[in-house]
Order: sequence, then structure tokens, then C-alpha cells
Amino acid sequence: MAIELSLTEEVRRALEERRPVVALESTIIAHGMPYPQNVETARAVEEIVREAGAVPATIAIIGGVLKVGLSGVELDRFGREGRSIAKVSVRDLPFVVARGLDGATTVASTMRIAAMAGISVFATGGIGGVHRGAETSFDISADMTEFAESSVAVVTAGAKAILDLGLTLETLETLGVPVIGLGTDEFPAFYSRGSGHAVPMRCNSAGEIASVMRAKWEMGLKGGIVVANPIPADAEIPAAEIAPVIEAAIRKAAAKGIHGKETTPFLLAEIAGVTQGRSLAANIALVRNNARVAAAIAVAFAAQAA
Ligand code: PSU
Ligand code: MN
Repeated sequence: MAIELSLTEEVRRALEERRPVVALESTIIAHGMPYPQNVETARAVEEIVREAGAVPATIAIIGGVLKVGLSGVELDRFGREGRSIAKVSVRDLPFVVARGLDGATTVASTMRIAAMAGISVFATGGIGGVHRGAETSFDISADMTEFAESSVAVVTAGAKAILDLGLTLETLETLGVPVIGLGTDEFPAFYSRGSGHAVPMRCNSAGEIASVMRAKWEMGLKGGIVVANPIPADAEIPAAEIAPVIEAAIRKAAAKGIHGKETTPFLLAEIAGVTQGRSLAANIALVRNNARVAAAIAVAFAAQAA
């Protein structure tokens, strides 16, 4: 059985002509946000990428087919069906494809499929990482190891504050993954611009990021790059304000025995409930901002190749 990627005509053409393309994930639609904000955001993000001169490619699995670029109808269905669609990380790909199922792709599986398609830039909200208490739970997102495998630059608002950001940075260092602060010296904490953790390197423009991508891949270093892009200041929730909410959500998850791939969606929904949607508004703002920056990086990267 030959597994093929199904690219939309728009994405196929853009890649063929070496024009800028930005990959987008579908777990954030199906599991990361409630309906209808998930669909509205997914559409807005595609529009932002287009306005910035790149082609959006939302990645998902439909009927066992690896899709690179979704139609409006498909995107809408993912939003409406939400958490009833399987959250698919790299380990789940073979099963979902073999069974002909639908799947929402995480950062890890989206990176892998983007790399298969030849897409070098991907915008998400926040990458997965090392969970608090991982020294006993072993809960480390497959997003981490994927950064050692797939050569894609991922624009992210740091990593979710539900994680242990220090251990997440240590893990990325071990895996040989550049973590670049875009216009910042601090690793952002998703809802907040700062975390108290320094980034190992900083760039101040899309062009500088594109040069690092080229340098990495031209010297034959395999794997991704974390582009840490802080949430816009006007949408930020200060760390001191969100910290107790996150801690309560983590305690609740532990008490309910939530584990594995349910953890991240549970915590995000819980935090959105407690903050009465303020965390959702922040999440939407940072995703839009990441899409804009990812498109600028894709444009700069394509221009440097020419
Ligand atoms: N960040 C968000 N919303 C999300 C996720 C991240 O703001 O829904 C998703 C991404 O798809 C990420 C996944 O890859 O959560 C990580 O899940 P886990 O920790 O189970 O690997
Ligand atoms: Mn996990």
C-alpha cells in the first residue's frame, strides 16, 4: 500500500513554484478550542497567512488520507465534531491511516506531514513539552522528539504554562534544537510574555530566522527550530494572575486521574472555564500573531532560496 499525501491544488502549485507555504495544525481546532471560536480562528488564521503573502496548509487526516490543505467544509466539520475526532500524534498515524479514520494532528504529526510535503514553516499556538512532575509520570510530549526528526521551523508562543518550562528547554537542548526568541530574551509562557527562563538565542526579524533555518539545514543538521514568539502585550495574562488557575487545573486533572493525551485538552478547557474565556481570547490572539509571523518567515525563507 503506497501512502500518498493529498495536497490541495493551491498548496501543490505553491510548493512546485517554491512560493511560501505555512503549515497549520488541526488538534488546536478539534481539541484546543471550543466551537465556534475554533472554526472562526482557523479561518482567520488562513486569511492572515494569505494576506501576508503565503499559502496556508491546514493539515489533518480524513478517512485515513494525509491531507495538506483543507476545504472550508472539512475545516468546519473538524471544528463542529471537535473532541470526537481522534487526537493523532506520530505514534497514532499508522493506526488511523490503516483504519481509514479521521484524525486531528498535533504539533508532532503536523511537523512530520509538513516535512513529507516539503513545507518548512509551521504556525501553532503553543508546542507540547515536558509536563510538571515528568520525573515520575514520564509525560513528555512527542512534540519534543519530533523536533529532532522533522526539519520544520515552528512558530509558537513559547510553551504552555501548564508545562515545566525549564525541563522543556533542557530537553530541547539535549535534542539539539535551536530555540530562538523572536524579539525577546525570555522564553514566553503562552498566556504571558515572560517566564523567567532565558532563551539560548535571539533574532529580531523574520529574515534573521530564515538565515538560521538555511544555516542549520545546509550544514546537514536534521530537525526543527523553535521560534518563540511572545503573545501580543495587549492580550497577555500576567504570569502571577494565571499561575494559580493553572495550578488548580493541574490538581483537578490529577484528582480526576486524567492522563496521557487527555491532559492538554483538559487543562486548556479547565483554564478557559475558570478565566471565563479570557484565556481563550489570549489563545486566539497568540495563534493569529504566530500565523502572521510564520508567513513573514516563509516569505523571507523563499526569497533567500531564490
Ligand atoms: N497548544 C494549544 N492548543 C492545543 C495544543 C497546543 O494552544 O490544542 C495541542 C498541540 O496540538 C500540541 C498538543 O501538539 O496539544 C500537545 O499534546 P500532548 O501534550 O498530549 O503531546
Ligand atoms: Mn503527554
